[in-house]
Amino acid sequence: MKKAFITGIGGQDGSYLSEYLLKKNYKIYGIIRRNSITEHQKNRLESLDNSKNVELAYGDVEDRSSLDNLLKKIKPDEIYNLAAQSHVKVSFDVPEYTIKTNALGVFNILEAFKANSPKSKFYQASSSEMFGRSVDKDGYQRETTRFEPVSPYGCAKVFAFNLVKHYRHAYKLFCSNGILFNHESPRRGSNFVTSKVIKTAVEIKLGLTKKLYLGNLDSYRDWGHSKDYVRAMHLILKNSNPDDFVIATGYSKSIRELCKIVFDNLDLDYKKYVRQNKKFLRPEELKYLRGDSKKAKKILKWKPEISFQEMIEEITEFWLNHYNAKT
Ligand code: NAP
Ligand code: F7E
Repeated sequence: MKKAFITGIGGQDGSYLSEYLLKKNYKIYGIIRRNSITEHQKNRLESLDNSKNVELAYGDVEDRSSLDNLLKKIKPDEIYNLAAQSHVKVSFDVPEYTIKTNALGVFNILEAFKANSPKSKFYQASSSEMFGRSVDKDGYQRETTRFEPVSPYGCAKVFAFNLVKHYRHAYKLFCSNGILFNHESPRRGSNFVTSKVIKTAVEIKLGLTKKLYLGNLDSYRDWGHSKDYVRAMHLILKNSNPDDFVIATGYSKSIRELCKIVFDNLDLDYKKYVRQNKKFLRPEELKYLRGDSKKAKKILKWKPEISFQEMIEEITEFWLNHYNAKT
């Protein structure tokens, strides 16, 4: 039985990745942080609760001793480092904390991996936010596009990306980066734009809220589904060589278009309800993302299977059920 060690297991991707690997007969080890309200901690992990093949332990990527002890004991075949302060806007508010977790945390886990389980394969959750204001002439970002990050989050992810490549070359460790573009699902935190727009549109439809307040409506994002993207993470580690891969759909939409699609699906006119509030603007905005994942398609045979429209419908259904169950 193969063993996978997952940091950030309680997050959107960690929970889907665990379900995916369990179906492939893996034994899963995950770390969760101490949370003052334990009941809030495992809400995405309910489906794993009764599995004898899932073991959770307290750990933190900022606590090297927790990583050393666990990796020494488990010696996993695969390590997925998904732990992060993952909200870009929040990274402007708590930059030091973000850099500690997203940059130094990666240094800690790479060191723990090198010292205790160097035969493992290591996956780092890198991000399209690393591209920042950089786009190739044809309007795409790809593995060769320069990084010009525009947030503390993006800067920390670039540091981590480079460290992973350095450990690959210097110590001949199997460590790979997945440069994932935005991916969403019903498990997405409700302060990310897709969840926020859909949740609030449903509240408006049900008469629970009157308006939706957003920041920049004119930025563009390339949105895929988390389930497709965790499949890519696994394929990246199954590849014969450690390498870096862009994972994206290749389609880009503005936040305004997202609002129109979501409100149209609920027979509402978004123009009547969506308003801008400066408090949701960022000190510097990443304006445009559109990924070219030809390399992943060619080498990993990966392509997304869930369409944008299907994903929006699934998240809308989730929030409709959430509120209907309460009434
Ligand atoms: P998420 O839902 O925010 O999950 C992040 C997880 O990391 C949470 O379970 C969080 O635990 C945990 N965590 C935070 N700080 C930690 C620490 N110091 N030690 C251990 N665990 C810690 O994020 P996601 O959407 O699943 O994303 C997974 C990874 O992919 C992240 O690294 C993110 O930056 C990256 N990424 C995401 C996207 C995307 O569009 N979703 C795109 C590219 C890259 P708590 O609940 O305790 O905070
Ligand atoms: O914002 C705009 C906002 O917070 C998307 C993370 O998973 O993907 C994610 O980062 C866009 C931005 O995601 C609101 O300004 C407008 O242009 O959903 P988001 P993100 O910043 O792209 C990358 C790839 C990651 O790696 C990250 O971990 O939407 N926007 N109004 C808003 N965004 C939010 N959150 N809230 C608003 O009210």
